Amino acid sequence: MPANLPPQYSKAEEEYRKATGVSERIEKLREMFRLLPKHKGTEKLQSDLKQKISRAKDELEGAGAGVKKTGVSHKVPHDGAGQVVLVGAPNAGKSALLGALTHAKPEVAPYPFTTRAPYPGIMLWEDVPVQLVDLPPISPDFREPWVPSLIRSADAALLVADLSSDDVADETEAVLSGLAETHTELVGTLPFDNEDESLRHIKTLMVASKRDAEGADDRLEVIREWFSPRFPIIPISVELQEGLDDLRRSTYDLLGVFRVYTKVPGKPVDRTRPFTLPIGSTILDLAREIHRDLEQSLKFAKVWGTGVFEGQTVKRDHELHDGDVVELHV
Ligand SMILES: Nc1nc2c(ncn2[C@@H]2O[C@H](COP(=O)(O)OP(=O)(O)OP(=O)(O)O)[C@@H](O)[C@H]2O)c(=O)[nH]1
Ligand SMILES: [Mg+2]
Repeated sequence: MPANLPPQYSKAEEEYRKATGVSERIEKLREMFRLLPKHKGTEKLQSDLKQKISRAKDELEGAGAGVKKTGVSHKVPHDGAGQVVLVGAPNAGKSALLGALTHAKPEVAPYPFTTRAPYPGIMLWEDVPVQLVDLPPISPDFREPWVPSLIRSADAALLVADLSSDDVADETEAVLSGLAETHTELVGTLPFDNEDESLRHIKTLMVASKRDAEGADDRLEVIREWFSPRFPIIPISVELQEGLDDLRRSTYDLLGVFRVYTKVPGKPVDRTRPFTLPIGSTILDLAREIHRDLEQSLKFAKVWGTGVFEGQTVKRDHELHDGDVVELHV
């Protein structure tokens, strides 16, 4: 976070953290955005704030969205280090992919529109759990009305493109344009400036599925020509179990987080489960993640890891790195 933010900004941020209602949070986020000096050094923060405003607005407007008349909610509570949705045309291989990367057992069938409801599963990348959510397909003729809002509330997306289909490029482009109609844009790289608050960008990786299919190599070339460098593309085959390790790693990377382990003074490191934080996070961010009250009571921390000597005492604004071990002192 840039150090030279005006004190009014910090005050607004403090109020934002204490805000209890969504409207109040939106108001404070807008105030923070207004107070933020607009230059290259704050571009990331500007973009983060806009995303937060957009999310909060969705929350406000969509309090009842995703709930069908029958009262069934399609919302999937976030779990693990992040929620990644599986998006694609009918029959693209989304459910088969969920089955290959997690212990979930969704229905897989050789005809379109098999999946009718969201289906979550937990994928492990090393010691980090990442939540994947399989979704019904999107086609020019039909999409479940609640699907875009579920995509908008995810942290990232895997766009599955079917290498066994001659029309793979058109079908995949139709998924993108269908979502664009709902102000939901799947992008390989998040833009720095987004003037339109209602437009949501979701960081996306393209998965070229069924690489084992006849003619798949030629279609992969077509896909690369069409969608690269717009999206990173990872070819896989669930049938042959190919490309899946690469995909696990890239899916984790898509979340833009890193791992930190904590320890209690005088005790060994807790390696059972890391905390995951957005890249660029500090000691203070970790403290907040562990417990709200820690933010106030934290005095200093000791860190073992990158850019420090073993057990170095650091301040609250010290930036953490993947694999760091942190001992918080209150
Ligand atoms: N050859 C081959 N076939 C696959 C592979 N992955 C999935 N399939 C087949 O593709 C068909 C569709 O798979 P699903 O996973 O049900 O596709 P989906 O995208 O979930 O389909 P909808 O739920 O209708 O959107 C099934 O017959 C799968 O067996 C693969 O890696 N190779
Ligand atoms: Mg399916």
